[in-house]
Amino acid sequence: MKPNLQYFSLLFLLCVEPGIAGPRIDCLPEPSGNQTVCESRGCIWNPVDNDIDGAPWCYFKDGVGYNLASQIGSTYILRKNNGPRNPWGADFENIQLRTSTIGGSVLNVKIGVDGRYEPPVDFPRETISTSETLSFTTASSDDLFWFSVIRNSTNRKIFDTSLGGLIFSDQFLQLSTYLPSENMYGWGENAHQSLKHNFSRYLTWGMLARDQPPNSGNLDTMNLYGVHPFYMCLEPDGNAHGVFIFNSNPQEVTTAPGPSLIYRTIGGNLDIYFFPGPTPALVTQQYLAFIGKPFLPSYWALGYQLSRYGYSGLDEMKQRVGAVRDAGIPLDIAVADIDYMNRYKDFSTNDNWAGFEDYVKQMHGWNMKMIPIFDPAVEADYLPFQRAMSMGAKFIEWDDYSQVQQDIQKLYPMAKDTKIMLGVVWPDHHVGFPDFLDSTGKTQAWWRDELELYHSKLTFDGIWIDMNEPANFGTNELHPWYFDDNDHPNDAPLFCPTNGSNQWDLPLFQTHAVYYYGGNQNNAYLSSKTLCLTGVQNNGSYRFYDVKNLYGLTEAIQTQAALMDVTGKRGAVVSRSTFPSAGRYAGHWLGDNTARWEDLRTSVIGAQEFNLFGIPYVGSDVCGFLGQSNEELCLRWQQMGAFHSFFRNHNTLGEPAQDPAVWPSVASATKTANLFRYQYLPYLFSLHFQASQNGLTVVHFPKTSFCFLQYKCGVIVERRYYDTLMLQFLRCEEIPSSILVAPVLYQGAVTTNLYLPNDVWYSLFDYKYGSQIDAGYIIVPSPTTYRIPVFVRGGSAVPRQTPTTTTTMSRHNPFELLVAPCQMGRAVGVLYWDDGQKIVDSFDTHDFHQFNFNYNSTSSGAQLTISRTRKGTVVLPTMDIIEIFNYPSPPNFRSFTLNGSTVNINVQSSTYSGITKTLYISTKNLIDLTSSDVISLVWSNVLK
Ligand code: MIG
Repeated sequence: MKPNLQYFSLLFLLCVEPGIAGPRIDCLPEPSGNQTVCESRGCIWNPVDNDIDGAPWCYFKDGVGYNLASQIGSTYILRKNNGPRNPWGADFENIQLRTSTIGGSVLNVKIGVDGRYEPPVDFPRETISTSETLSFTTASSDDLFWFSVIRNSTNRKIFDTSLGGLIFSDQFLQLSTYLPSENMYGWGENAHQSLKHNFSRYLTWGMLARDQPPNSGNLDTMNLYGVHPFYMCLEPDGNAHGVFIFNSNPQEVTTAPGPSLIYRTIGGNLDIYFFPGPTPALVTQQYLAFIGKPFLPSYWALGYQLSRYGYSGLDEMKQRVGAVRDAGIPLDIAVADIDYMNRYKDFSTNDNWAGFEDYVKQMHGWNMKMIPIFDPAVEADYLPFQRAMSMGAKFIEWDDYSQVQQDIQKLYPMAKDTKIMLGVVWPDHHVGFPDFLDSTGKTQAWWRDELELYHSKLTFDGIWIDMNEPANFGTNELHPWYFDDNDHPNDAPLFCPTNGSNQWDLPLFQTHAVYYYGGNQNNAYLSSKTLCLTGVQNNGSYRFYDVKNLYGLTEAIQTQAALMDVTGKRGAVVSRSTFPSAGRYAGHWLGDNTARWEDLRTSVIGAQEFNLFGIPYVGSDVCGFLGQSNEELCLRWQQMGAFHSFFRNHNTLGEPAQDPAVWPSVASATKTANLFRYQYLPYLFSLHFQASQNGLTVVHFPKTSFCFLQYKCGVIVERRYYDTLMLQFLRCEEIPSSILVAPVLYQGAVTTNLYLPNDVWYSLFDYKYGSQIDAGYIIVPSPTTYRIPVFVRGGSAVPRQTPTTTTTMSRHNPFELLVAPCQMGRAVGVLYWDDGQKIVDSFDTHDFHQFNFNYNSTSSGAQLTISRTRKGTVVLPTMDIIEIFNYPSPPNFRSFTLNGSTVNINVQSSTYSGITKTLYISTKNLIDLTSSDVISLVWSNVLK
């Protein structure tokens, strides 16, 4: 049949008919709105029958925005147009839009008004050279100005504000854009049930740091602990770009059909950075060069950690650590939660933890490490607080003496005549919150000194910082939960100025963090679970309203500095609250998850997102924090967590023990998983090293680079991406050797469906170990007695080390190399190695080794070349084992030469299997990696 041309042109007309409305921009996000309120705002009231898509019933008329008044070079003066005005305060009549290019590639579009608040975050603002460029174009129709950002190489619009809706008032700023595709990832911190956002409906995601456990049980858009206004988007042709909005105020983003985004914030400016990619890895590199590259954790920090909240005392910690060790499970770190403190006061030790330091010493003797928790807030009536006062350290304050809650303040002589805003956290009495933005350096000095003093009593190795949103109990509540808790006295709660009007605590627009959280029904405020936004920092120069979201970041900065100063080593800090650049100073755990399968699944996504955010030292509370875990879930979580950089089993108060030694099946699966992790630690460490040095991810964002870049012998030959929810993840992209993990995430599963990108893959688990596995959608067996499905990509030479039960001891074991050749019989890889704990001031001067591996085989033999591209002083074990998959024919074990000299291969321990085609070369002291800058191991095959 001939196509009906008329019909097609009719269709075309329908598509461009201007009457078809774009996405609705919400004009009534408050929970208690109605038609009258809507129309009094000059907005359109048009309820939708079907609420499933979440479309707002009340939305702005077209034409909201600014027109172009004038332009000088790259500065545009925009003037409020005649379109609708914003209901949350007076629109600025004139605003400026300035564009600039950083390092030739990063485009900055800053819409603002001079003199407004700028977040005090010191980014390095470096760039990565790329030939890819973006351009900025503007247009206007009638009375409306809009702009687009275009990728020059493909002429694609990656950002397009023709959607309208630009609003700029003092405490309500809004910007909307169309996106070039629905393949968008990022924004946080939220619990996302899929990595890719959903544009088939309207969803608003809150961004305000709050002590809020994730709810993974169903779709939930609540704001969690940190704030990350960053996304990556894959364009239809596979190019990737990133967008970062540098704003620290309470904010939110709506993902809407179009696909489109509507971003709102209640302060600061719209300071937007566009990163051109064009690969996902380059986007990450560009973003991290700009905000700062992740810190390199101590080697031991990649070991397994055992934690719980609610140990009855030191004895119970000893018992559980002992049980895990006795089960032969590799374990590096014991973690002490607030139980170790005396009445939950920082820098104190509980009576039933007497002997803790002796135990720490004993653990150190076992090559284990100890990480205690510290909360930021300190009680206003004990020595550390007194020392703070006498040193002139600062705390978050009320703006004005008249605001101070005298009924509370008068209880604390040390704080009596101060404006310190006292709140309630775990300690028995009221607490003050250190002001980590204090520019005098006194608060930093005090924090450091307290950590040093405490370190002289308890020799901790790393630091866990919690409650740094900052969390405060019972704010604005007449009857806070702790009134009914027998472990907490009934301290008078903090009340913020929320009666009548208050610009900071009751702004006209309060964001999703309030509206969604329950609005008036639940008395939700921006200050819920935290301090009053009216507060100030740095002697009144910052409003808490503006800098609250930076509290975790600033605490992390000062805690890392203190830890390094006090211990002289780089250690590791993990922080609950984060903001862009926090990865330079700390890692992150995904917060108080629940012991449910849904939470196991979202933790895979959360870890990928935090890699995008530049915080690769990330993981979840293994086996689940809230609720009671169970054998199967815990087993699967241990198996998955063994592939996350931050790997800690953690449990809440009152729940039964869930360490792996509780169940024999979990103990055995964990032992297997951990030994595998420890065996591949040189590889994981190398990934972290590269992430720190070059600003890369460790666990990859699965849509893209790793799953979807097709390699041939380390060369990208095709780039593809998928729309499916990918719960598998890969390491790594830059080292072309990739390990792909397909965790088992469903109850009862004994098989796993997964997708192997079109390439050569070999199994690294119990099913056909060492054999090539066909690419595509496959189903593999995954009983609990197997390692979870894990694969290595052809073309990879992966450094590893014979594992033992601590990372420190493993480091003394011989190195190994896993060679997984591609079709051409080649493989390449990298190893980075340092002493595992020295502070990295700069990679230029840091003492480390770097080796490149290059393997080639032909039908007559093979050659492995190891080139040392960086010479360190650290002594390394020899490389004794080389395991080669898909080796075509029997080697002649007597033909091996090392840089021309014959080597005796131990034929007792070395094998070749004609069936599996695996060549296993094992000889004591085979290769001294430091013996020469270029080492060449050559051999030939048995002549046929
Ligand atoms: O109010 O320190 O997210 O990991 O075990 C709870 C006790 C405080 C919250 C952390 C959690 C930790 C718990 N903390």
